[in-house]
Amino acid sequence: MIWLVLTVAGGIMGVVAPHHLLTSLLSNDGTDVWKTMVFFTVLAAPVAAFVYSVAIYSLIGWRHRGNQDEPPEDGPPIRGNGFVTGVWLITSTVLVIVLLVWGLSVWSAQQVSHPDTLQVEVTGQQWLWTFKYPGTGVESRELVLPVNRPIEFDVSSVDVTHGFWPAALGVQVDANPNVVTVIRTTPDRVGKFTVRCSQLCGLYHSFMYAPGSVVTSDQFATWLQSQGATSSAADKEAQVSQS
Ligand SMILES: [Cu+2]
Repeated sequence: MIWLVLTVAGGIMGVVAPHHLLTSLLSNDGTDVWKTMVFFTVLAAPVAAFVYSVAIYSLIGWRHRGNQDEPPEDGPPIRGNGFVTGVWLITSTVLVIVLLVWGLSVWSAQQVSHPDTLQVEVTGQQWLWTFKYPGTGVESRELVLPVNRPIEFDVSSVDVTHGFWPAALGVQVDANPNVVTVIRTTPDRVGKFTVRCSQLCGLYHSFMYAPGSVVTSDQFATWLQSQGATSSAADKEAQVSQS
């Protein structure tokens, strides 16, 4: 009974909590992260509930009852019980395989490179972010992205390790000095978000954030131009936005 109650409570929490804990999500990967959190929590609920219910039941059922001189006799040992061992092994194996397949499929979906991908060079340094749009001459302290267009972030650092974390886009990766780490996502909703640093990187780490926004492709072409993009680059953006 305790197990059942805790399983149901954990399952409900798994469905409801991520919705309240996560920021508003602006990309396909953000949605995948949300689904993964719900799925993993719901699957873990019966396992966690089992551990807690055994602990609670033991505390209640085998507590010390007044004037007992001898401890009560122990129950049969679990070691050597083929049924319990088998159920435990099979359940663990099935759960781990399901989670592995789920995780790998989400990961491999991210690795696909599309032909009209927009490349953005992300550089972390103590204590700010810089975003470069190759081929346009634009460099900005603000991350502006067109909606429904695959983005490739080429993430690096000029000093210590930082963590590129636009939480609303559902991606996060370390920014390492002298190494370019690639991470991809496709923003699928227009809105504002914040790029944070997820690695403790020095005194002003907590101030290391940059404004971000997902805009329509027309707005993106206009923004590029306002940032002094070469006209040929802005024209190219306008073409992509029309196609
Ligand atoms: Cu940092």
